[in-house]
Amino acid sequence: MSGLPVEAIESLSEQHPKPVDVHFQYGTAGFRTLGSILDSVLFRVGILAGLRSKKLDGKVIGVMVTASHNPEPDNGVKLVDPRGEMLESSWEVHATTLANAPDTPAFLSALDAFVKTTKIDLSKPARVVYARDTRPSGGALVSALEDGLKAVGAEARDAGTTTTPILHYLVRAMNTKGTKDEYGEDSEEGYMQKLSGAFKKLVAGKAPISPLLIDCANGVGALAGAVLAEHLGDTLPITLENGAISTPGALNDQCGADFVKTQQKLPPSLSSVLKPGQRACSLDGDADRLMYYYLDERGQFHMLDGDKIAALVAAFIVELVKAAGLEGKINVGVVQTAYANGASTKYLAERLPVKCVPTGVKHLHHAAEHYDVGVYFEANGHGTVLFSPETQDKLTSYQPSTPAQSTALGHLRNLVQLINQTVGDALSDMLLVEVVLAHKSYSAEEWDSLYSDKPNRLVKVVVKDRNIFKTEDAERKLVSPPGLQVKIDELVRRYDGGRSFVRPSGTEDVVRVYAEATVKSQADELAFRVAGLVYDETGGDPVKRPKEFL
Ligand code: 16G
Ligand code: MG
Repeated sequence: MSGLPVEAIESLSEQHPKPVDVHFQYGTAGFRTLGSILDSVLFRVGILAGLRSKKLDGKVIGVMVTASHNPEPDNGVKLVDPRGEMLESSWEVHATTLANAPDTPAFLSALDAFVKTTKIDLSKPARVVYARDTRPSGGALVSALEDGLKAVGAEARDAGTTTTPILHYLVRAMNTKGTKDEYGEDSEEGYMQKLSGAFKKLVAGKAPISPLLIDCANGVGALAGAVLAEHLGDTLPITLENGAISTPGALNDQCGADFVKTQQKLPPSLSSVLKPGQRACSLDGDADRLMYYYLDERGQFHMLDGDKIAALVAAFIVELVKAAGLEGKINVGVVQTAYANGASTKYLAERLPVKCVPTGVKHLHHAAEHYDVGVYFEANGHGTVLFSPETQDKLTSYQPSTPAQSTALGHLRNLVQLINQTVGDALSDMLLVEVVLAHKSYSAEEWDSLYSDKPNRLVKVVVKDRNIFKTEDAERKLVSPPGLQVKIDELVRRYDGGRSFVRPSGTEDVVRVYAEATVKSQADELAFRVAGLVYDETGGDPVKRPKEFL
């Protein structure tokens, strides 16, 4: 064999047998399924993380145990590459292969083949940092992970119970420690100091900020949120809600960013707390998604989603770049997906370049890296702003010629510190939103009025095989099943302001249909007609056909 510690792996692997008849897949968000069947996956991911580190010359690799906004019984795991970004996609396939080896001998031979074809030098060191969210299954899964790390001889650091973005931050901070690219002190405390320090500078001299309510989804954001609130003190008065991290079944239940986005309503637990006009926001179960909202004078709910955040933030950064005298020297661009509301795309495209990419953070992140400053947000609240290394150098060395330029430059420099450069962080994004609102003296209502969302509808269709659905043009066009797109196009043409697309989900066994139209009832009708087309085209049982499909 290729120098793998076969005996250690063998004996520990026997303690983490793969369940029969289960196929695991490393998808858009890593492995994700019921926590109760993930033990073998965690053990094997521990080994894989160690090997990834060896392959990258001992750089620190991150492992996050979470299932984000999913229900509490679910869990999951994903790997984080050295600069704090998502695992390189070619390794997703290796992860899937290793997770599915049926028993220990098959796992060992798959490992052996993998080490050889990937040319991993096993004599290199392995360093891994890991964390988990608040799910009850997390502790046992972390033990399985630790067995995997032990089997491969990795030097491991337990970052405890923390958010996904903090784990991403730690990975980059550990790998850049003592270099010229040092990202910050490699601790949660270091991260909070970095964010709160930048925030305080950015809002210095502005009017006092009115209290903000944060729905923590009864998840790990409640812990990080409490630490952050302490660092912020009076500069941003925060009230934390839904912090019941040890109440069974409470996680993401009737609360959190995904609840707000999909139900388009206030978490019921906030109805007696939120005052008209007050700003509130929801995090998801691992605090990497953010949704803002408010109630108007009549008590009506208004949602400010990832698209509204992108519009607010991108316009602000463009203004700062101009004010600093850097127009033409630093180009700002926006990345969205097909789910971005058409009104947001129109608003943004009138001001700066906008690119559309397939769903999933990694696609947006990579596209945003091509701009000097890349603002990316999914409508569901994932997102951040990336400043390219050249842009950061420019901001450091640039000599402003007026006091106004100097002020704007200072703000841009502080934004680089405030905004998580590794992955979107709901807490960092929240501070960013608060900075822009403070600078513009906008209330939530004024922010909301930047543009009006086009009425839209999202529908799920259960089909026999979602894998027959293939898309192109950033998921906006179906190429398979053949002929279906033509029928969709014909339908869309009949609706004023109509737009619709169909894509297979990356996380559930369903096909999703999105539709927009000028009038809400028409958006609903278009979505249900397209859903009906999808259902019939793919041989759905006429008896079980959902009655709302037209
Ligand atoms: C995952 C993705 C998210 C995407 C969602 C789409 C990450 C970290 N998460 O949650 O970005 O919006 O999947 O789900 O990439 P769907 O494919 O089921 O529609
Ligand atoms: Mg999440």
